[in-house]
Amino acid sequence: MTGHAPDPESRLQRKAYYDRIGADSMTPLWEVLGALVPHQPRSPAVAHQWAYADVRDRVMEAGRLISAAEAERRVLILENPALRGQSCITQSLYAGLQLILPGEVAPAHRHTQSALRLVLDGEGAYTAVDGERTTMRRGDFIITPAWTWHDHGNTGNEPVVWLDGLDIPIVRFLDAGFAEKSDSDFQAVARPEGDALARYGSNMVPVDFYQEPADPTRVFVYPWERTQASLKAIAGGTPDPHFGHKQRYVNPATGRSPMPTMAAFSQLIPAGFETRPYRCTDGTVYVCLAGSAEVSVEGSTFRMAENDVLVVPSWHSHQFRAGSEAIFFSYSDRPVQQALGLWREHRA
Ligand code: GTQ
Repeated sequence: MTGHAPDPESRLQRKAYYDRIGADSMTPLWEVLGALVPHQPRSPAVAHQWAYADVRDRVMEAGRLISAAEAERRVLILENPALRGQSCITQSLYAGLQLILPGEVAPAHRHTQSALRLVLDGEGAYTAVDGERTTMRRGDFIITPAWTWHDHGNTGNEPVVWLDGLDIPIVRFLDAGFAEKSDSDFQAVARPEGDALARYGSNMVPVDFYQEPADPTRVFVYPWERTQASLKAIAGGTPDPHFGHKQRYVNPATGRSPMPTMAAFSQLIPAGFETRPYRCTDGTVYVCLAGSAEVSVEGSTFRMAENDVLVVPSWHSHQFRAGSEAIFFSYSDRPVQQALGLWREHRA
């Protein structure tokens, strides 16, 4: 509310009036207008880091308390400290660390929420998406688009941990969540490993294949090997002042994000490079995949080492300073904001 403060009598009259209309489920806009229509984003989320060295033992502990089958998904949710109890890392995004032990399966199901995985630790697990398995290797970016069947398994001999990124809060906000479990724990293998990547992710698509812009990509794994090779190859050039060398993952058939609700990025910060302050309206989850870097977010500094997760809320200015060459994966709700005409960025 603007203008001068009301005198005590008006205040009492108004308060009584608010109480009366409150009984009819109404409330005055003028008391909340500033909060409803802010001059700029004022996210209730805070910047926060999860250091993998600190949380790894916690994740392994879950493996001794409950099986993957019993849990259905054995995941520790990364909750934004300012949004506890809401199962989210930003207002629109979910993040979690999923553990699968040797011999276990996380049974097949599907849901309208879209999921992405970033493999962090261990070898020997696979994810199957709509009848095709992919071996999970560290740094691989794997997607399970909305309503695709997916199950995970570990046929190796070490625990495997990956980061799950889902659009759960968006689907919850829209009350559009559906899910179902499969009759069998894992899907029958319908195609050999690598089939989708060969068909849809090799600068070609099947001759009669056309997609609607909002369709998710059939490429469901973006192998780390390829990502790293691309970044290393372009790292000889001049880095962008705000990003270093930053690429966005795309659906190669459309040039849009792999899935309609979440964008994903990979960026290389050269050794000794400092990026200029940058902010955007999409709150972003960053994961350090290689090297180390300091990230300052609105004046707080986070020292990021391999597998550490950092959340940077909407419109928070941030800057990277890499000691050694560093590679960061990140994801956000940018395609949603862009589709709605809401996305903004500011490059200082
Ligand atoms: O792997 O299907 O972290 O359904 C949360 C919900 C993972 C999954 C999560 C899920 C999954």
